[in-house]
Amino acid sequence: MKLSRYFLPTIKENPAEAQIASHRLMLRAGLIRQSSAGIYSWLPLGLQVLKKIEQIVREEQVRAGAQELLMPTIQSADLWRESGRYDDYGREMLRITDRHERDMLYGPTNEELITDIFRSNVKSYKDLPLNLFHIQWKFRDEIRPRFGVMRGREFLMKDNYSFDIDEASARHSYNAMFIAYLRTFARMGLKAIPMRADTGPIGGDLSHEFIVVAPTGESEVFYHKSFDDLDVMSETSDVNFDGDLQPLVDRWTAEYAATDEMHDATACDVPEAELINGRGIEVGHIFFFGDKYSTPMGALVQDNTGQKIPAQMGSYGIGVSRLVGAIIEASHDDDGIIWPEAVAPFKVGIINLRHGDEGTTGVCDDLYAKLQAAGVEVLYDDRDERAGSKFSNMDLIGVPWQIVIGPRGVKNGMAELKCRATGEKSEVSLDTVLDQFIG
Ligand code: 5CA
Repeated sequence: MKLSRYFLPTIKENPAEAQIASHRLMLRAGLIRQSSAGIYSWLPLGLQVLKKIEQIVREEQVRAGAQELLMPTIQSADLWRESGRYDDYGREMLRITDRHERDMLYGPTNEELITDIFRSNVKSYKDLPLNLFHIQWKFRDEIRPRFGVMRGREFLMKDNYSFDIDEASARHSYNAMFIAYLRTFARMGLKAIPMRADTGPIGGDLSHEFIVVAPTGESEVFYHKSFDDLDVMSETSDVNFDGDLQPLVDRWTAEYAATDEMHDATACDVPEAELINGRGIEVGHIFFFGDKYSTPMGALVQDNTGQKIPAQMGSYGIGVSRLVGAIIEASHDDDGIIWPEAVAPFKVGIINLRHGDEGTTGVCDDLYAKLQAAGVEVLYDDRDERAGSKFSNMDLIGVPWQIVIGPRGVKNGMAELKCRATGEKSEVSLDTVLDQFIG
């Protein structure tokens, strides 16, 4: 993408309404634009990141055995009356009446709808276990939408729902999601800590929140310092989701970790020197709630004795749009965003220091063409702007690698390669500067 053609409305000044770094940077770097309180448009740069995150979430869901479908955003109130949640959900639910005076709602979550799909199609234990996910916009009329996409009213969630014949099998489904979640966040460069959690309006008696530690997080958290050394990817590189997952989950939940709602200072036996007290952002939440929905909604399956019993269910949510903010909270500096490579909107930025100069422009055009041909996502700053403003712009939007081309370098056959994360700069020959990007 050439920056001269790219729709990237960046802002120089800090927006007054933004209280935390991620909100400020998302507005300044042109990722989002508020349309009304807690409701945002995603501009091209923001959407590219959102799609990257979505894809990692999707891949890890599929790896753990879940199947993707897509349910609508607008749901019928009748289903929610069956579960009893139509009245319970209160004012957070956006209620709509259609032209036939039917009560509809913009879904804040999908337990009822998926249970309806399940009960009309699945009748036998032979079809279980079943785990279905979708990535869809939700609406919750939050009393205090704030911090940009962190607590929005409209937000993108990955939610899935597991159906099992008995509790042991449901526990396996829960464990698979537990591991899939830790892998998902690790792949995005995040350290997420699983914490025993309160189940709130979703219900059930087994639940974990996944918390990214950040000083601006909404919840206070307490955890054993050993969580800082958790190496999820190497421990799960050959994980078999059909095998026994309990030992791994047991190991990862052995140490103390709790949000303030669950924290009990008297029950917490971690020595003070080993207990970290910080703040965190909830990026995921998983629940096992047995027959809470399957019994009232009649989602019954025949077991191997021919008896009809309610399916054992769990539900699992990831805040996909919130993750964009969480990643920025965890990875930024005074100059701007520092994208982890896995979610970066572009991998490489090219900066032409002398617009209009035949030599630098020729070299930049050539590098750009080669990267594009190799399928490497590249943003080429070909605009007629001062060098300083090009540098600060590329730093602001957080592209992981910058190739800087100036007249002196071109004369000597050299480029400058800068790593955004470390700030390290090196002089590299023009012949080899692309080697690390083109395999
Ligand atoms: N039905 C369950 C699991 S599918 C559920 O809705 N869980 S939840 O309420 O915990 O939401 C799942 C995730 O969505 C949360 O962990 C959080 O990351 C994200 N989320 C929840 N509310 C918001 C919001 N207002 N803005 C942005 N993300 C949110």
